[in-house]
Amino acid sequence: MPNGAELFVEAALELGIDTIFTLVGDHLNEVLAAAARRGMRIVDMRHESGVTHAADAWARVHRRPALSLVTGGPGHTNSLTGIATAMLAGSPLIAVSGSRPSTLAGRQAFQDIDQVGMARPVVKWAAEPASTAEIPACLRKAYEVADAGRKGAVHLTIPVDLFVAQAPETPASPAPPAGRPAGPLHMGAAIDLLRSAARPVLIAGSGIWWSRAEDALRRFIERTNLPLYTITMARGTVADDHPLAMGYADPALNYAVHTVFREADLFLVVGKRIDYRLALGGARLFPAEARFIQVDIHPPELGLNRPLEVAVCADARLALEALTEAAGPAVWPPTPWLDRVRALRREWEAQLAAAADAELPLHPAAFFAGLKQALPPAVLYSWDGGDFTHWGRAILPAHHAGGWLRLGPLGTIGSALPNAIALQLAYPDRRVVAITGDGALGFYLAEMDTAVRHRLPILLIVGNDAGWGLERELQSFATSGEPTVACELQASRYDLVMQAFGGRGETIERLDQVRPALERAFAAGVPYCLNVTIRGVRSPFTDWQIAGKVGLRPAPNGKR
Ligand SMILES: Cc1ncc(C[n+]2csc(CCOP(=O)(O)OP(=O)(O)O)c2C)c(N)n1
Ligand SMILES: [Mg+2]
Repeated sequence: MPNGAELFVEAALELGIDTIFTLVGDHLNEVLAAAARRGMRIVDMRHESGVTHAADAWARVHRRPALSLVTGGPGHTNSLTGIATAMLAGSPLIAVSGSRPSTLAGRQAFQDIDQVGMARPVVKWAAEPASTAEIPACLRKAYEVADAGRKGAVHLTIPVDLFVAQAPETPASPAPPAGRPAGPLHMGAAIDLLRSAARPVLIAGSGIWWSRAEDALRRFIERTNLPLYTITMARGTVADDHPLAMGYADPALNYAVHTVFREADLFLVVGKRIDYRLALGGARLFPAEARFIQVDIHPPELGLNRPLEVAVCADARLALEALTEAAGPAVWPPTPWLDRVRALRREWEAQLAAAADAELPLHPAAFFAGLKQALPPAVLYSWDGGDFTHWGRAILPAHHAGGWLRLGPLGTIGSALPNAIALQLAYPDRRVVAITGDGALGFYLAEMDTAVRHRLPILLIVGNDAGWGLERELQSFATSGEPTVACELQASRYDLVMQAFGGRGETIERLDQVRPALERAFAAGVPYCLNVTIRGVRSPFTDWQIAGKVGLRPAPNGKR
């Protein structure tokens, strides 16, 4: 008879899961051994939120549920940030934690804490199987819930005695039907609105990626000649150099949209929540009279922050295919509006270029302009947060579907390195570049070791301004220029840290060093840390955040 660990591993393999992200602990020894015996890939990491971030990224990259496995107690508590990050990003993470034996529950056993209760607020579903025999069904249910509708994280706590005990193999229950059969989608009203609009705009979000709608999206815009803005996992689904792609939909990174959105008369929003990123659909970004059509798979999103003219609850790909069909066979003629949108895009790009100066330490805009010229176009990006990173996101184009990983709405800085580990594992033959700040890098610094041990030749670019730059800017604003508190760091040599772990790296300070450094990095064949000495400069992102706060705080003299 198989033990619970073997049942768990067989159930995972039946679900198509062949990779486990983990950090070892006493509760996991049987299940890790069983996984290794069955040839599963084990990615052993250095911090449990590194583990859950990487598994989240693996799920995003593959568009299917992925598995993290951590030990109970502190392994579980450490993993929660990554779980919450996945949940808010709509990523189907199956986060499994071991725990003390079930027989010791509630008796002051070592590392005993309410794991399921702790996870419940940040997952779609959390449970603890009551017996070894229940393990396979529990894992199957976890997979289904994570993957259904708008995807998200789920949690299982599995006590170690359940992994150890034996139980008869239970046959897999028949697979549930693959989604609801889609009824015909009626798009006549949406198409009538789009046809009659003078200044329509299409905003596409992660739903495009999850529903495999990249081709459907391209065909739809090529039929209708609508200008397209992308955000989150939709970045790169239609490459930024496509004539109808206008770049980021994020007003904090693409100031062209400030004018475009205020002038537009109709918005088609597909697979994107009208959330904080889009000013909650409010007057800061959208005119009151503009009309909205929204397509989302998750019913509560529809009309949440903005009244809709047409609401479509559907998978993004099916909706875009139906829209293309309803648009008729003839290509819609290009409009003067399209020329205006393109001109505004060029203006914004010129503004970004003009921000760069030739002083030292390097201005982040100058560095990214140099990087843009020196990087091969086929690179895949894992982005962190912070001002340095935001300059990069504004300046570098997205070229590859699934090749633009971000933090998600939880804004968990530091996750770029664990995310890059998953990205490079998924694409061993592609260049993966992680872009981070010196502050953010510190959270999961030891994952450099994970990258070295797993032979992942990630290029890790750290913008080193010796501080928590973005927060320095926000704090300075909040206190009207008082000396900042808790914002300074040392100008540490992160390239030497990478070398200590067995990778390579160098520090650069000037623009003429960028290209030769990249050549050395890409020839190295090991993880490479490019520690770039930069000036902390407030990014357009932070300017936009600050502009949104003006009027919220009293001025120091009591005036508003
Ligand atoms: C886990 C976490 N802790 C704190 C923050 C708040 N935060 C946002 S940006 C930032 C500063 C980032 O500094 P750094 O990585 O050095 O980037 P820089 O802005 O200096 O370029 C901080 C602390 C956060 N978003 N996530
Ligand atoms: Mg910094």
